[in-house]
Amino acid sequence: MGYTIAQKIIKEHLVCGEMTVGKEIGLKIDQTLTQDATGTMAYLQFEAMGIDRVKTELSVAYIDHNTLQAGFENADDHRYIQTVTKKHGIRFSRPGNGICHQVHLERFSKPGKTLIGSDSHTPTAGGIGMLGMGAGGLDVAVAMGGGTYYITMPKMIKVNLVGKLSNYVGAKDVILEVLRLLGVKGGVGAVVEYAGEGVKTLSVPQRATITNMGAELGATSSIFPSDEVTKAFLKAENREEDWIELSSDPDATYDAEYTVDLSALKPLAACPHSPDNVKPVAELSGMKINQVCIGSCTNSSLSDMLTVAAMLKGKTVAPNVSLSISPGSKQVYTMLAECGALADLINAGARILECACGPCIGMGFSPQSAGVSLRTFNRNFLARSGTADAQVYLVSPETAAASAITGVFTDPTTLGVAPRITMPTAFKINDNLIEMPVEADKMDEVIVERGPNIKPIPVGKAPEKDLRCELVLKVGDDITTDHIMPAGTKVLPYRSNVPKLSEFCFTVCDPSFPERAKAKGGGVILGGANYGQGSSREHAALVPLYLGIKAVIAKSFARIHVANLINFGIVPMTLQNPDDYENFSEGDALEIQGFAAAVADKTEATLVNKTNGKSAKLVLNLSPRQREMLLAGGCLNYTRGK
Ligand code: MIC
Ligand code: SF4
Repeated sequence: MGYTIAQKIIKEHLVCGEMTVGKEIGLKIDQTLTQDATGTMAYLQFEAMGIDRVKTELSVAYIDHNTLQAGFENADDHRYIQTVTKKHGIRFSRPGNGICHQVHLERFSKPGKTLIGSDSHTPTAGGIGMLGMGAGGLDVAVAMGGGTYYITMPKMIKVNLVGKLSNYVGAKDVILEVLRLLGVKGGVGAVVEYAGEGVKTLSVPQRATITNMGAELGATSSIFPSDEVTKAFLKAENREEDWIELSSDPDATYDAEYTVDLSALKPLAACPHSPDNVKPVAELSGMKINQVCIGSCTNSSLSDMLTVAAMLKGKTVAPNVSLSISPGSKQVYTMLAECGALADLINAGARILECACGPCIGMGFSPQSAGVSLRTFNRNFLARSGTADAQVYLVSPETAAASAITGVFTDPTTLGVAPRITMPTAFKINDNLIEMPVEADKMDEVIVERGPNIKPIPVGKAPEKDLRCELVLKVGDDITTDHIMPAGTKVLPYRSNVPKLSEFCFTVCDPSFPERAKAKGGGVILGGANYGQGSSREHAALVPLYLGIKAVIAKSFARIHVANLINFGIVPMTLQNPDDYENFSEGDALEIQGFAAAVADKTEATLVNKTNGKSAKLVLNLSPRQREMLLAGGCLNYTRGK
C-alpha cells in the first residue's frame, strides 16, 4: 500500500509507536520555532531541563507578537529570549524581521522535514511540503533538547484542487471554502493534504495561506506536495539545495476526500465569530464597514501586498474606514519599498505598521465600539480584536482592498479586470536580523538577562485518591484558548507572569471566574465539544493550574490544548454520553471516587453530582506515557523523575 505525503514524513521520523490511526506515535523533530508570547515559557522550561545546547538541526526564536511595548515587560522578555537563545544554540530573529511563519517559510522551511513551533499556525510550513505542527512551549522545549514529540497518529484527508483561480479570487477563498465544507472541528485528528491539477497553479505563499488556516480546521497539520513551483520558490530564496520532490504515492489511501473547484470559487468571508461561519461576499455587499486590516501570518506575502498596492494605487481609502497594513517580513517590506508599491499604499491613506502580528493578536488597532472590521487574518474569535462587541470578518486581501476603497463590503470581482502584478524571480535576501548563537565553548560567557516580570512557573500535583470539589465553571461548545486566556495589549505583557495573568482567565465568559476559582481553591471545569480550540498557548493550562483546576471534563477536546493540560498535570476527561452535560450546573458539588486509580490505568470513571444525585460516565483516553505524566503532576515533574 502506498503512502500519503504526511505518512512518508512520519515514517521517516518515527521514533516509537505504530502508524495506526488513533494510536500515540513519537516523532523526531528536525526544526523548532518559538515566538515571544510563548517563547519565554518555552526557554524557561528548556533551562529547567538543564540541557546545554539544542539538539535539533535548527531552532529559531522569533520576536513578532509582543512588539507594542507599552511598559518594560515585553522588552525585558525580548532581552531574556535574545540572551538565552545565544547561549543555548538557537538563532534569534530580531524584532523587525517579521512574523515567525512568514520568515520561517522564506528562510528555513524544508520539504520532507519535521517542524514544531510554540504557535498553532506552524503548519504554514506545509506550503513548502514540510510537516509543521503547533505545540505547547514545553513540548517545544523537550524537542529542542532532542526529546521525542508525541502525537496521535492522524487520519488523512485529501482535498483535490481542480481548475484555476479566477480574477480577484485568492488562496484565502480556497481555505474559507474548505472551512465551510469541514468546519472548525472537521480537521481534528487529521492531516489535510492538497492534491490534484490545481496545485501547480498556486504559488508557495498561496499554498502557505491555505495550510496556515488548517489550524482553524483543528487539523494536526496541512501539507502540499513539493514540486517545480516549490523549487522555483526556494531558488528565488537562494536555497535551491533545500528542495526535494515530494508527493503521495498513486495508491495512497485517504480517510476522506473532498474536491474544490478553483475556477468556480467566489470571494468568501468568515462572519463573526468563527472562521467556519462562511458566506459569499456577494451576500454581504453594501454593509458599511469601519476598519480593514491587511497582514498576519496568513496573508502578508509579497504577492498579497503587491496585489493590495496595485488595487489602491491612485485611490483614497474611504473616509469611514481605517486601513492598517502589516507586511509579513523584512524581506517583503524591503521589496515593497524598493519597487515603489509602499508609496502607493501610503498615498492611498493606509496606516503602515511594522512587520509583526499586530492587530491579529489585539496588539493595537482595536476597532471602534460595535465596529465592523474586515481582516485578512485567520481568527475572528469573540473579543480577540480587543473590542468586545466588534464584528470581525475574515476575507482575502482582494476583498479587503476593494472594501477599503468603497467603504462598504465589496465583492472585488465586481471591479472589472484585476490589475496585473509581476513577481520577481529572486527575492531580496539579507539575514542581517537573524542573530547566530555563540559556539558551545563560549556559552558560559553569555549572561542570561531576566527582568522582574518573569515569575516562577506553577508546578502540578499528583491527582488525589478521590476527587471532591466544585464545578467552578460550565461553558459551551467551541471554547477557544482566547476565551480561556485572552491576549491583547493589556494581557500579553504578562505571558511570563502567571499570577498576574490569572486575573484575566476566562473573563471573556465570566468576569467573576478568577476570584471565584481562587475563593473555592479551584475545582473542575465542564466544557462542550472542541474545548480549547485555537492557539497553542500553554497559558490556557498553566493559569487554570495556578487557580487550582484539577480536571477539565468536556464533550471533546482540541489537540494542542489537551496535550498542554496533560503537560501541566490537569486531567482531561470526556463525557461518554454528551447528553449528561445537562445534568451538571455551576456550583454543583462533584465527586470522583478512585480518581488517582482511574488516572493510573482505567479508561472510565464515574462522576457523581452530590448536589442533585445524578451521575455520568467519564472516558479517560490516555496513553501509558500520559498517565505516568499525570501521576507525576505534569511533564516537568515527570522529566525530573526520570
Ligand atoms: C494566536 O494566533 O492565537 C497566537 C497568538 O499566535 C497563538 C500563540 C499565543 O497565544 O501566543 C497561537 O496561535 O498559538
Ligand atoms: Fe501572529 Fe496572528 Fe499568526 Fe498568531 S495568527 S502567529 S497572532 S499573525
